[in-house]
Amino acid sequence: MRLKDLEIYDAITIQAHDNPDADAIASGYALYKYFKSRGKKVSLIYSGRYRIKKTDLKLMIEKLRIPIKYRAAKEEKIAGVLITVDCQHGAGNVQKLNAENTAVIDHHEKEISTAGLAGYEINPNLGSCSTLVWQLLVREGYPVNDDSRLGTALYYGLYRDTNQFTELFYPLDMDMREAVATDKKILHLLKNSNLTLEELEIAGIALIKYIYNNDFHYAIIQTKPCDPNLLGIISDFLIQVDEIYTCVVFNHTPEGYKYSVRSCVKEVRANELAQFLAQDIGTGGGHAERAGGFLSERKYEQYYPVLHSEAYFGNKMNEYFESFDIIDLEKCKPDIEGMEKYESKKNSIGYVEAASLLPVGTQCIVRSLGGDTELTIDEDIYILVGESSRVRIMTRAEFEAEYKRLSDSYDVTLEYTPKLKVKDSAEDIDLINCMKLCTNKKTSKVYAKQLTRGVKLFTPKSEEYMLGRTGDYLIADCGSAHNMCIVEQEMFGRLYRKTEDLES
Ligand SMILES: [Mn+2]
Repeated sequence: MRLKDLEIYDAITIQAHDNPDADAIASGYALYKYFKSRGKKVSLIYSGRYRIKKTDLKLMIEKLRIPIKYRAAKEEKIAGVLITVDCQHGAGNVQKLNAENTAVIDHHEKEISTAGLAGYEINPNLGSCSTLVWQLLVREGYPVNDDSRLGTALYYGLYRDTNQFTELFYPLDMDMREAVATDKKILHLLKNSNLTLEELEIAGIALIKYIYNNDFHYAIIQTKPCDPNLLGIISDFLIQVDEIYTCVVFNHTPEGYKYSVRSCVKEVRANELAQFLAQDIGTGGGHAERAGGFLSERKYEQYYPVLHSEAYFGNKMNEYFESFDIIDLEKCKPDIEGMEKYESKKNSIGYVEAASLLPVGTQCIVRSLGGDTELTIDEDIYILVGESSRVRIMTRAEFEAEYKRLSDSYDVTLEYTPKLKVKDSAEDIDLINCMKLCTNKKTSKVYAKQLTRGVKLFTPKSEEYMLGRTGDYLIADCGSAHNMCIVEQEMFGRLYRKTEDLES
């Protein structure tokens, strides 16, 4: 959806979820500013049982002059369009108001039927709804990055929704954080007015009620209802305990369960564990050491109607630790027992010479779904973007040896367009627009087998393990079986074909 699609309405009401948080207020405020600039009759409201009472939110509204008003639920129909922001009209966390038309802008899992909506934009990959609204404003050419009051609101919305950026991982969230202008003084004030004395006590009580698992060295803590950022603070504390290698701290909110995950061992990436905990009923992600997630109340009730939440997290943690084997190629010999022979297929991917984009010596970051990679522009550097927007950086010699240039034009759409960002500057370049096409010169022969359970593969080269899930393939180079990797199930068929040829 484009915001301009909603401009057919003259009256626009923006509704944040009940008991609004910083993200809901910020994203509502950004929409308010946008529609105001288009000459619309706009109001920004919230409803539900409670009035805003948290100190940081009151300060945010006051200092940034955010015109949000409380509105009691009334029968009377709202004219024009009602846009629910950071929530979905009809979902449990937002008072259902009666309106002529409704639209939804949110970053949670889709919970409602979107049929009959005047428009919707839902992207659960994003860390905050502020990021989503920022993207919508940028798309319409609104000068969102120049307004520091608005920028401070959006920045703070993302900061709070990603546990002070510790659980932030999605590249578009990073783009927004770096693009907006902010007021440092106001941010400092807000950041330091977030918790109450009552929450200090909640944290204290939570810490003495931990569950510790001696076999897998994990700890779980449930806290009473509190600011979600407290979960991150408690887990940062917990992970410093010598016997605790991983931990989960969670609590129950009206919409579901919020949780923070920490890991201090290389065998467990917190983001992967957070994803595992959310399987089928929520979303999880973050970084190797810090991550977080959310389980939807509706889906939890549907999948686990009689299981209490502490048991859910305990079972799930045990299931996680029992779900994988470790292959460490530094410690053990590669085992190709039970593997069959395959040959790689030819496939085309995009490439660009780095020096054709920016002057030699420029310090940059390549940002993609795989994260950020630092790069100094050099005449010798090639950037390749493969399927699922994976980025590879190599030298000219490596490129020439492996790939052949094609004359066909490069034309793909990716979930997030990889970018080359100039360090300490707002300049960035969309890599997709300048890509040319190439294909691999040679095919290679490999041994492969489909995994029947999870595998974490440590190779001598990399710090982090490659994760193989049931159904994925473990691959070993025919030339040197020490060269092992994991290929996802859906990629495997596109990359390899079975071969009878036993010569390598
Ligand atoms: Mn949010």
